[in-house]
Amino acid sequence: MLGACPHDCPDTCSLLTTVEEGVATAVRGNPDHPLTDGVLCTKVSRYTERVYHPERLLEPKRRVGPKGPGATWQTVSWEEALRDIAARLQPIVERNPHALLPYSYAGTMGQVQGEGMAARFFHALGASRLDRTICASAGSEALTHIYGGKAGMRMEQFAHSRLILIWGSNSVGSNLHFWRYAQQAKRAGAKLVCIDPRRTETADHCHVHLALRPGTDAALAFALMHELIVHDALDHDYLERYTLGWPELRARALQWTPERAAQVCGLQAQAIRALAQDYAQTRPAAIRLNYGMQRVRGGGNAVRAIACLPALVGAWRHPAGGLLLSNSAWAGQALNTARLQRVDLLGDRRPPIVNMSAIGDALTQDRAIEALIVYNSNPVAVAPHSARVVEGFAREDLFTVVLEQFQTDTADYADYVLPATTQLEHWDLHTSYGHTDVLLNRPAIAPRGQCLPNSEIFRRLARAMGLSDPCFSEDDETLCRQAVSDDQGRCRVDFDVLLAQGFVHLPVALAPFEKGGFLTPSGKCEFTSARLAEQGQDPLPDYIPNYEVPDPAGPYPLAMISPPARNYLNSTFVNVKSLRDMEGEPLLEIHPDDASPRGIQTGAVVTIFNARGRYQCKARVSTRARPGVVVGLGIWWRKNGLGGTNVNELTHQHLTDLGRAAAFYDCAVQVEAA
Ligand SMILES: Nc1nc2c(c(=O)[nH]1)N[C@H]1C(S)=C(S)[C@@H](COP(=O)(O)OP(=O)(O)OC[C@H]3O[C@@H](n4cnc5c(=O)[nH]c(N)nc54)[C@H](O)[C@@H]3O)O[C@H]1N2
Ligand SMILES: Nc1nc2c(c(=O)[nH]1)N[C@H]1C(S)=C(S)[C@@H](COP(=O)(O)OP(=O)(O)OC[C@H]3O[C@@H](n4cnc5c(=O)[nH]c(N)nc54)[C@H](O)[C@@H]3O)O[C@H]1N2
Ligand code: SF4
Ligand SMILES: [Mo]
Repeated sequence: MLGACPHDCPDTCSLLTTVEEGVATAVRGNPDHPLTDGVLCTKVSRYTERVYHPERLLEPKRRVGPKGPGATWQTVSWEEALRDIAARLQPIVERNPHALLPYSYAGTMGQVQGEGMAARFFHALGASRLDRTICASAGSEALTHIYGGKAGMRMEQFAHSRLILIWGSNSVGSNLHFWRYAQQAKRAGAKLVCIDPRRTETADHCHVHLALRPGTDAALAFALMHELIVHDALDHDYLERYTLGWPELRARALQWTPERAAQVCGLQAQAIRALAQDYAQTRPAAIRLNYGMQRVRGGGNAVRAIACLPALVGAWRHPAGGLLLSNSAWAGQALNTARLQRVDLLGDRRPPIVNMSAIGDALTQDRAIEALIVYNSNPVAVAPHSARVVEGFAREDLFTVVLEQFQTDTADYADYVLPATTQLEHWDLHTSYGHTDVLLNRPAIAPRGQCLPNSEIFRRLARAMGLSDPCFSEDDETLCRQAVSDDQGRCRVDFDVLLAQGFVHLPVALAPFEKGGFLTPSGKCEFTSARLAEQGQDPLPDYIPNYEVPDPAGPYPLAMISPPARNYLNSTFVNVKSLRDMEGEPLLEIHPDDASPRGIQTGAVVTIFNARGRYQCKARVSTRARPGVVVGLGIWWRKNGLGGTNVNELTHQHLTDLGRAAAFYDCAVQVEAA
């Protein structure tokens, strides 16, 4: 059966599931889908282990006893669960619908099992709205200012680039199919440069690695601009025709000599000059930016600064030149989100918006939120400042329903846990933020146990809550079609082709910004943003230092970043044994220069702490970490941690400059041998 990978990964692979007598025996990459090319990452090639995992939740459960990791559970029927949940929600919603909040993210990226029926449910009730900022909104807003939307190079074009800057991305682990193109380019003679505080597996395979300090990317970008200007390596024609605000940007960039940036970034000025020279002289030159570098206070501005670079040298003139952070805007042109999510059910109600990146504060500072429905997310493990998050979820006066496949850290705090299907058991429609195809996922097997798709759970909840709009009776295949239909119901993509081959290509130009054509109001690459100026903000990008710049003489002298682990997807797969065997156990990478004065050796248990909390794990003394920066890889479940915590015990809820996002990698800590 043909399907699509549901995970929050830019590759959105096409899947082929083998089914024998109703049992899925293998999940492989579809060889006919060009971007997948028959290859899946290790995690998803083990997908059947997840589907048939002995700990899959197969029945609805009600908590008995106190909330938290020690909770005990009672199996209940769907009828009983739905009746009880509706009975608890009804009076809350009647008194004040804003007291109900959804909490969801990208456990599945599907249009239907994501914010499809769920959005309808919350819109109809007039519940508080969730600002979904935890991952990408700083970079998204930045791209919207400069390019007019999340749009960039086509992923497969990187195969033809001659210089590739892999900037804030561990592509080997998190963007495997892009990496295959980068390697193709490398074999054809391209130069690969990795810009990342950590010496990642990706850095190992690049010609150059610049290990800058976290949160200093804008300074590096400005110094590169400085060098392009002083050596007149500019495409004046491109700048004149297709950009806005060049004189202002030029003046700002001229303040950033390589020496000044080198001080800020912790790099050699010579390395910056050499990179500028390569970028000036090599055509086509491409930048693969990823979201890792925007998880700091100035993340939005950093994305804006970097996104200026291709226009300076006219890199966009070539299909294999330019930049790619996200291609969601192209898919957005095919999607009909309003119809799928039925925003109109809100009428003229405008419920308050709650930022998911500060859920700890939202649940603890006032008690306005009385009921929470969590799906496709594991906030107790992934949201910043865990102590606050746990305090909020532990509130006895908070009624919490969690739709899950497994008993996660978040499910431990639920009043009801409702068993959800996996991708092999339901319909869905997928777009991608990396490539420009649309994929259909059809169920390969029947739902396990009593599991139901999110869509069906919300359908039944709607019924139990007395919601009677006919949209709550539409089935999942109908929703898949609606996701890509116009308001008259005409499909914008060929649905028969989707049914037959699992994917369709969207018509996206090979060199989308060759002659301008940006999605901005002016149609130009807008270095200066009129919208920001109207809001009284700096219209130009700037370097904004981290909230927590470690002070070598202060109590928290080390920066900590906590990027994804290769064999997990955020906190998903942490419980799949064969993958956990590969990742081992929670670890902190620390440079020998930082380890030896602290008497820390590989394998020793260390305590990482700051004013927000303490977290214990084993140390790995390694030059993968640069001096002054420690690395806590992966989002482990708290219950896997030595002291029942994970890295987010240390992160904070301060938001990024643009997009109100979480600043996970802007974090100062101290480390000591435990
Ligand atoms: N295997 C795997 N794949 C994944 C995920 C996963 O958990 N595991 N997560 C998925 C998700 S949700 C997302 S959003 C995407 C994108 O996920 P990203 O967050 O882009 O993840 P990475 O590709 O690991 O790239 C982040 C890299 O940025 C580096 N970094 C940290 N701080 C800075 C900085 O200040 N500047 C620079 N230049 N680099 C910095 C880190 O060391 C890391 O190597 O990946 C997705 N793919
Ligand atoms: N310290 C630190 N924290 C981070 C990050 C970091 O790099 N460092 N990365 C951040 C980023 S980029 C992101 S995107 C967030 C990710 O945060 P989340 O989106 O919460 O991602 P996951 O941790 O993978 O949790 C997804 C959950 O959804 C469940 N799920 C999957 N499919 C379905 C389904 O069909 N139905 C239901 N009901 N459930 C399903 C899975 O079992 C899993 O428990 O974490 C953020 N947190
Ligand atoms: S996680 Fe990414 S690389 Fe792995 S199968 Fe899914 S889309 Fe492909
Ligand atoms: Mo993410």
